[in-house]
Amino acid sequence: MILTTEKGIRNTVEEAIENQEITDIHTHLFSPNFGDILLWDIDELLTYHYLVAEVMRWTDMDPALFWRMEKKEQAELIWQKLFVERTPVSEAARGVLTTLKEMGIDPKTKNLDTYRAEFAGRTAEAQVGAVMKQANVSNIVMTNDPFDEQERAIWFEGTRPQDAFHAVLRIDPLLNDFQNTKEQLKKWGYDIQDDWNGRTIKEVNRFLEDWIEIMNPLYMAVSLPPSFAYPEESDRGRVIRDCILPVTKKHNIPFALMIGVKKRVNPDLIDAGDFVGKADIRALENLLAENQENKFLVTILSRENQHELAVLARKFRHLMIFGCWWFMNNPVIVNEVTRMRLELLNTSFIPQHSDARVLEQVVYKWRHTKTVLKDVLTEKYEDVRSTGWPVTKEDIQKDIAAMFHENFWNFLDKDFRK
Ligand code: RAT
Ligand code: ZN
Repeated sequence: MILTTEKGIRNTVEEAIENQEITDIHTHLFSPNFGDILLWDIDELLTYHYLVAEVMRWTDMDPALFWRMEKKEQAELIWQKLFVERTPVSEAARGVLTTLKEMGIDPKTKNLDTYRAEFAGRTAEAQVGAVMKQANVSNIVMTNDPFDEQERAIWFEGTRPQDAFHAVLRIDPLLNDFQNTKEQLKKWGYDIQDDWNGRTIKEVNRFLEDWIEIMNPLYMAVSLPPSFAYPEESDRGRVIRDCILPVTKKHNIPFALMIGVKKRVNPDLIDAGDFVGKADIRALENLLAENQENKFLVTILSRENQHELAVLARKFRHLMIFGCWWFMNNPVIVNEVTRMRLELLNTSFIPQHSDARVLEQVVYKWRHTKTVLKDVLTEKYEDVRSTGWPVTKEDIQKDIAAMFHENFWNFLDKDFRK
């Protein structure tokens, strides 16, 4: 059906976005059968580290004292300072309100206890179903840490994710702290030697292979500092060259790089104390040029790197760029970056992921993104229509399906499910 008016374009875009199932390609959520490590409910929503960073600007409290408080008390402080004493206009604070509204909880009462009562009557399992339905998310990609004792135990017990949840092997300690990590690997029975030699390489690879076997991950992932360089004669450079690249290639899974985080510039704030730095994109250029048979999923934290990243994706089709990560996930930036990506890459990218740490965040992260994308896409299709080119409803639906769901699975060479 050819669309002949701007209004027709807008309605079609809005409807297609609402009806499109989504694969959320990077979250910190877990399949509900993994137990308590799946975070959910109002107190978890309020103590999200994005909001911890914000509350610290409105209190003189020693952060150490904040961290000693019960979660419930932390949530109350954040509620009081950011929602009662001030209007919650920031993206993370507004997100709590959007979540309440979309989950059918009236934010009007402005009373934390009434919200708590609403959540208290729910179960994790039911809440997963409600959230996925509300956001129209059909597949949730987790972040799975083989260095986390609690999570290891869950995998070793034989627990496996439910169908809608998919694993990702996250390997930050291996690349960012190899000297301590190798001691840990030795304790787990891997024969890592003091030198970087054939035996050490084999044993690091055996560790990766063991976890690929256990998790069946969709990709292998790491977050990296702005100083990331490649190639590099360093622990990180060697592990990437001799272990990550060959193993991901062998299993035909992408290596996901999340570049640009400066960890703990304010260590007192813990997770809320991370910062952003502009990266040198030549590292990625080298990786891509030298490893044409590997696949790379990449997101970058600094706004200043976004243009060169999108241009780089024009040069290398084994690079799939994804999401507006963390400090980039603000409407103003999502709007600008998505427009730029469309202008440079057509629809050959993955515009967003939720990065949800708390289950219900899926609702607001996608609602806010959908709102921005409706405007951006309406404008782009209208520009095309105004040339006289026939824009159809089917074209729009196809493009939106690609960006929200299919580009990811096609890049993986996988069917839409396991
Ligand atoms: O956005 C976040 O919650 C960050 O703390 C990180 O988890 C980041 O997304 C990451 O995956 O490292
Ligand atoms: Zn994340």
